[in-house]
Amino acid sequence: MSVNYWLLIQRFKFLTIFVHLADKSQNPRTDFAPWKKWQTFILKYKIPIFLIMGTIKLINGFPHLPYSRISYTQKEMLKKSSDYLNWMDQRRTVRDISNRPVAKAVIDHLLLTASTAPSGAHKQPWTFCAVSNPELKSRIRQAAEEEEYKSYHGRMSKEWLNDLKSIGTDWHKPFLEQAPWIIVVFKKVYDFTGDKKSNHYYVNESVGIACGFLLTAIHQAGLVALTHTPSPMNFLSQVLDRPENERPFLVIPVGYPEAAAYVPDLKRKPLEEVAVYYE
Ligand code: IYR
Repeated sequence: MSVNYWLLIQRFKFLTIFVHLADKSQNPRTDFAPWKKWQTFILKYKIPIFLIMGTIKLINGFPHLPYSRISYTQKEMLKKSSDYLNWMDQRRTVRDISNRPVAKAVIDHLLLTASTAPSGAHKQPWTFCAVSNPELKSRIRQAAEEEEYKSYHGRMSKEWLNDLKSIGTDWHKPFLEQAPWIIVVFKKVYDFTGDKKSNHYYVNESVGIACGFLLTAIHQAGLVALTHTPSPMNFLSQVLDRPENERPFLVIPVGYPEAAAYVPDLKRKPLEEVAVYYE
């Protein structure tokens, strides 16, 4: 296997910064004389820390890092999975979202969590537009309600409208103005490497999974959301001025629930109805 070590070193050169930071910290251990000597050497020759530690493995010439994490006993695993099920079972789609502000730093964390989702060839084919600007929220509400009015008055089938009765939705979308943040998720159907178009793979699957991660992160933060699907939703590209390679995917208003928020009395399907085991 031929390896371009020069390229590899260039790629990981930035990791020498840790050596630098260790020096800047007040940690008395960094004053330890033999360490100082090595530190000078590492910084002088810009030697990546992973190369020194010998922990990387090259596959197709690309560095792979060891994956390790704590494993649980059977008992711990049962408890953790059961606790998580109970926690996730409390997540509800909430339409009564209060206008109480949510810090931008929280939204940053939620979006970065969503962006940890797996994606085809790790292309991360998504853009999350976080809208708190009141004027933009009003424009989105107005355009969404125009489309939804038409949907609820002719575009949706009788059966569909009937299926939505128990959920209580209609063409009115006040949450689009009320919620402190509306996250408009765009899928990137392709990208640009310089001027050249580059491919993305399994875009719908990838963005769908990222939205799932986002919803769990919102729940974990003690906030609520709903998955709104105005149809058609091309207006979002215009209102948010998105480029041609991005297509609207889902609208997720986020915030605190109203003091008096109501949700439909839904029952979730039991395991036998959603899973089949082949042992
Ligand atoms: N897109 C409309 C209608 C709607 C459709 C389904 I399927 C829902 O589960 C809920 C609503 C809307 O967002 O109101």
